[in-house]
Amino acid sequence: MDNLKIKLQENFLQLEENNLSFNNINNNPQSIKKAKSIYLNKAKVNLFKAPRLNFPALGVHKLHNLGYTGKGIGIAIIDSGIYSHPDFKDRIIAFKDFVNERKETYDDCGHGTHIAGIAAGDGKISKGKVHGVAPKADLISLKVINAFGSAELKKIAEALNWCIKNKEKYHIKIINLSLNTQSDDLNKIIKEAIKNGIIVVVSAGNDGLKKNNTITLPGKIREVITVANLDQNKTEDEKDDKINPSSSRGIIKKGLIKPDISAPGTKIYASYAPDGNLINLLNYVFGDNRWDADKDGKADYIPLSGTSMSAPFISGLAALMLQANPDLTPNEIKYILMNTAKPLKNIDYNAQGKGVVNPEKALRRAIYLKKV
Ligand SMILES: [Ca+2]
Ligand SMILES: [Ca+2]
Repeated sequence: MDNLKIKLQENFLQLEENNLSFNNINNNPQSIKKAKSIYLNKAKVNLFKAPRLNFPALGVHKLHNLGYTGKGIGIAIIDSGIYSHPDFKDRIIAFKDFVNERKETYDDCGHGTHIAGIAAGDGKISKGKVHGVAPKADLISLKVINAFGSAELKKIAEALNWCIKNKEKYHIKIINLSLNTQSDDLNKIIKEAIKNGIIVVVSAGNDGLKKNNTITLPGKIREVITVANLDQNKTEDEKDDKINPSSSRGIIKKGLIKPDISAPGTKIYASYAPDGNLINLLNYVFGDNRWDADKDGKADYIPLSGTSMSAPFISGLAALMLQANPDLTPNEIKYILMNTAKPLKNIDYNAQGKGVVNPEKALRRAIYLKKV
């Protein structure tokens, strides 16, 4: 298996003239100043002072009030690690470092901590204003992405294998993959995980810009749940909702539609990792959006955009559904999510899949299908 680089499914920088990578910028921050313009996800945007949007949206808090919190369900985050943010307390029940072989949980990139917050942060620091979809789920952190946002394919494969091997021990029911690869070498092991009863949720990719056939691997795999980036335009009103232009577009062939479903992924506040190299770099470029919710001088949350942020919404929701009905298979969960989704009007299926996830309907369907 090649040691190919992967690309994170979230804000990445592209500089007009010199097209620098994160590594280049990190080694030479001054190089940013030479660029004529800075592009985010290939679209010129201004992220300074991004407004704070309560998260999660789509009525998920109502499900928590009914007692569905993901309690007892393990969500494996195969990413850059998870910082021990107070919003996770002791719910990071396992940590395996495939990069530096450290023993204690950490995140020197910042990506994984944000993903974990969307899936399972409990909002302690923000007094519930920013919280995850499954605030009592257990987190299993598999670190494969290094401080600069890259990973080796073989490490991702090792992490997937580790999940299969340890699924009973840590009650791993869901794997979140907010990353993309250039190779289909992971297809076999991902399908193996699903055969083992583990739901695999994958980000669709950020190569959209209205171009078709831009879904990245492993999002192209039929059996995974591939998630597109819903932009709620900062309002709960669905009339102004759209698919973020950067969200990768699929193709429809032989009855296979990708992406499968859409979930909020634009300007999403979630947990911040203070040692997060890549995330701090984003702040350096786009202005400081860190939010010190408890005003103790240390930042707690940060907004990010991308299908990386959409996937963990679905991972968290799957945890709620499995808490309600543990017998559901990965395929049934996917079927329910897709068949309860609400399509956005006048938007192609290859951008939104079956539409915007409907958490309440999906959970109700999960309960309805419970065997008596
Ligand atoms: Ca809206
Ligand atoms: Ca703070």
